Amino acid sequence: MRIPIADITPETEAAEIIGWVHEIRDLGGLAFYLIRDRSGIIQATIVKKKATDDVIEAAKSVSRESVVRITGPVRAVEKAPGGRELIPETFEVIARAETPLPLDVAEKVPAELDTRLDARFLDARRPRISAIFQIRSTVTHAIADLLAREGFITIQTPKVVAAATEGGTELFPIAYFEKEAFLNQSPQLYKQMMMAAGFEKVVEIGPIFRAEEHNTVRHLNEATSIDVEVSFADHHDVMNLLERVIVTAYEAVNDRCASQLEVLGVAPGVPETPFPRITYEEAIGIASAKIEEDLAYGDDLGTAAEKALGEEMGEHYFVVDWPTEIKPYYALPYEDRPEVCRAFDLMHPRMELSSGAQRVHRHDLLVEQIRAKGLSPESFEFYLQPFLYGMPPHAGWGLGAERLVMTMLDLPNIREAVLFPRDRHRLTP
Ligand code: AMO
Repeated sequence: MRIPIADITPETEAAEIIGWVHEIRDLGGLAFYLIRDRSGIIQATIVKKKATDDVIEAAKSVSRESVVRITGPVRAVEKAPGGRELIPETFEVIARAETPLPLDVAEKVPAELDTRLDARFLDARRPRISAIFQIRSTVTHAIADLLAREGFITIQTPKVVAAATEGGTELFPIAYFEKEAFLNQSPQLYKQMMMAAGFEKVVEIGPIFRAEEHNTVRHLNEATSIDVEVSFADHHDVMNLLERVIVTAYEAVNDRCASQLEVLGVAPGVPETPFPRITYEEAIGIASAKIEEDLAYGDDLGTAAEKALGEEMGEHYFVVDWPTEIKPYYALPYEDRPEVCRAFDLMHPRMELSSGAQRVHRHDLLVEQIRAKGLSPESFEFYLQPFLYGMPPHAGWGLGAERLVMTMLDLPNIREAVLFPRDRHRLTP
């Protein structure tokens, strides 16, 4: 019976493995085959004087990255990876890999990101790349588990929609029979509607589509958003929840992904909570002083300002109390100072990870705010109707899964955190 390579120890007597040929070193009388599966690498050593003809023939014919099955006794060898090696008694080539390979999985020859993404299935055989996605999987499992424990209901909302969520820009139009339709930018309207449905706490982890023109290291055209919405909560309640979510993700990765972190050579630790909560006004002040540029109240925090703030803060932080004017219509203004709203962004020193807000739950105010943004309430009819029939106060946020993983693992480019990224120039594989 096949066993995972990582389960083979110097004490193991014998083993059957199935894996890919990672490297071949033929020294004449002696040949070393490094065999790799998801769990790890083992050296299979063929002493030609002692091996059977069948083993020698099969081994000689095999190319790197072919799939092989090997059985034989295990020996403790200090110099070998993991302190043990396998002596093949049988050596079967299950699937032969063509040569040359589009990509060197053993990373002797470095490859450009584009080449790697073109041959992503091979790229992902690399322990480093595989580790990123094992960690990403741990992050989503851990967050989903935490939210399930806290009583959240998982929902799936439509990705094909009739109207913009976040305003008119950044929309991908699609052909939907004889109607105009778009790929959804965010589950925003639907998660809010589920507050009217009495679900109280909902989460969706799913794709969002943004027709971002710019091709940057932190933007994707298809991203994964972890979206929550909570009834009877204000923006501070959901910021507290967001802190628990971030800490849980980091803890899970530290607890369960020690070997993957080692492969990647990173030690993310666990961020300390509570994260500082600075107001937008304070943020503008700090950034203006650092970049020696006068940011006016109402300006967006641009890339330079974010970078300056990141250097100043040095850890995760929230920017709260944004000008109503620059946040979406669904963010709730303070009653006593309507020019400021109960919206927040969660920032990592490198970039924004999440935005959220306490929402407008009054129909008349929502209509007013939609109009104030130059949008037409008629195109939001299905969204507005629930606000007429008992909408509880509620708050929520959207957290970018790729940005979370990218910042946790200090990856240089967001594409490293997506299996098959969609950007301005890439639609395959
Ligand atoms: P926002 O548009 O800020 O808010 O998106 C929330 C988070 O999603 C991630 N994200 C992206 N990641 C990569 N590439 C993109 N093009 C991209 N766009 C967004 C970011 C961002 O912080 N409806 C609100 C959320 C809410 O209020 O609940 C929204 O969509 O990490």
